[in-house]
Amino acid sequence: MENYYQPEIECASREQILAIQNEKLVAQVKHVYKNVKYYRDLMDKKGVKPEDIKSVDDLYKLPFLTKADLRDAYPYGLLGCDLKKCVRIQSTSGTTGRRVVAFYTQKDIDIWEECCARAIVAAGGSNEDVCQVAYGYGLFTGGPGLNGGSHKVGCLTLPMSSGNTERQIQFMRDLHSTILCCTPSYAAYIGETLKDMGYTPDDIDLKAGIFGAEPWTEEMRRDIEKSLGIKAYDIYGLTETSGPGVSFECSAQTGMHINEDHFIAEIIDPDTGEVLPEGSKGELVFTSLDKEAFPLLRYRTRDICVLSREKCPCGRTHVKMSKPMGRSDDMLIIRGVNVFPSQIETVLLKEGYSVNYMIEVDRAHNTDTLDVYVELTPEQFSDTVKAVAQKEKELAAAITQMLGIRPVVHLVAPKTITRSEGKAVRVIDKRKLHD
Ligand code: DLL
Repeated sequence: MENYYQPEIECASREQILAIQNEKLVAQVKHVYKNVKYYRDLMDKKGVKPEDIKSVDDLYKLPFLTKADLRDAYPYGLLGCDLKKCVRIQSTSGTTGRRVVAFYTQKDIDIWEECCARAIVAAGGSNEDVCQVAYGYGLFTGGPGLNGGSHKVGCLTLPMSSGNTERQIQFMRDLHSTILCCTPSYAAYIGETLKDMGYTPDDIDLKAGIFGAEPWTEEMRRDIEKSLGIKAYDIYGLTETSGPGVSFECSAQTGMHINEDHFIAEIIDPDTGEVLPEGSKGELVFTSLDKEAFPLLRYRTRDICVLSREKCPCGRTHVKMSKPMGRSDDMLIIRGVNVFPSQIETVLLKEGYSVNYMIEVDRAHNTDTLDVYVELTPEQFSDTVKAVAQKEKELAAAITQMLGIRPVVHLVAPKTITRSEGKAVRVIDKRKLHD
């Protein structure tokens, strides 16, 4: 049976949701216009007044906010309330200037944690669960967000943070963790370590995982589910919108429900800014509806995805977003071809390779080069040199078929590619270093 954290809102009718959004949007726009000079200037420049925004239908009139604006306004320029009312910051790990610093009032934190609680309950969590949070704690939003959500649900919370993988497994076994929260790449690493320590999924009590903060494919989901003996759920969010929990997967696992009582989502054409009809693939844009300290109107996420309002068997009514298919700014253009790292990952996993890979792009004699380093499993490694060369050729052909350009594939020894305890770095674009 499907469980909900806040059923009255998660399963509200479309009319109810729209009424909530209309009312909150008008108030949020007034709040921003009054308190955030930076955005007031953008509205004035566009000739839009708060009175022009009467409902969600008027949203398109508002100017966009971009990462460049966040940089310009760093650190306090987008603050929506007195600093005295703020109780916390969280931040991305970007270098100075590119860093996003988000501010929270106590109310902002409560709402954020409620969103995370909805995700945990959707993954089957209750006060009978032991929730091991292995996202990083500190400035990164992953640890604090899921930690807060886990408290709200009433789970016994293990604030492990990331790293120290053998200890993670010891705690998991000794305290009988049932839910694991971490990045999918770290979940894969934990699965691998479990095996290395001589355990099988039967030796742990995990039943579900809540994984996000980076792109991961369906193939990777199946790998993780097998290695840990769990059902793996996706969760999405970004520091700018509080953190994880903007959207989350339910039992249907056909997209992530966006918490529409707190955010309005739009899909736009990343090149023209035009709002696209439902079902189109484009850039996801969020408008916060009740944030006090760090309200954002029409914030361009750079994440590319599709929205769907198809009825969900789980009973939730909030719109669903697909897994982000990449970021408009993470897309690689190699020899003129658009390449998303996730396309390469899909091929690797389909062909029976591990998620431990590295993509290197460079330029030689004015031509882009693409090298894909893929780790062999110990079983594959025993092959002869000739067999490995043949495998490299076959894998290169499979990737060529997917991308339309030919990579050079290097199959490397087990455990030679660095594992990630947080967000995996899988692309090295050396062209940026010489250009
Ligand atoms: O990654 C927040 C988060 C923490 C989400 C824990 C989920 C779990 P940032 O560090 O600001 O915040 O990075 C945000 O990460 O714009 C996406 O490009 C990417 N991202 C986040 N979740 C997913 C996901 C956190 N489920 C950026 N799938 C976003 C794919 C994701 N990409």
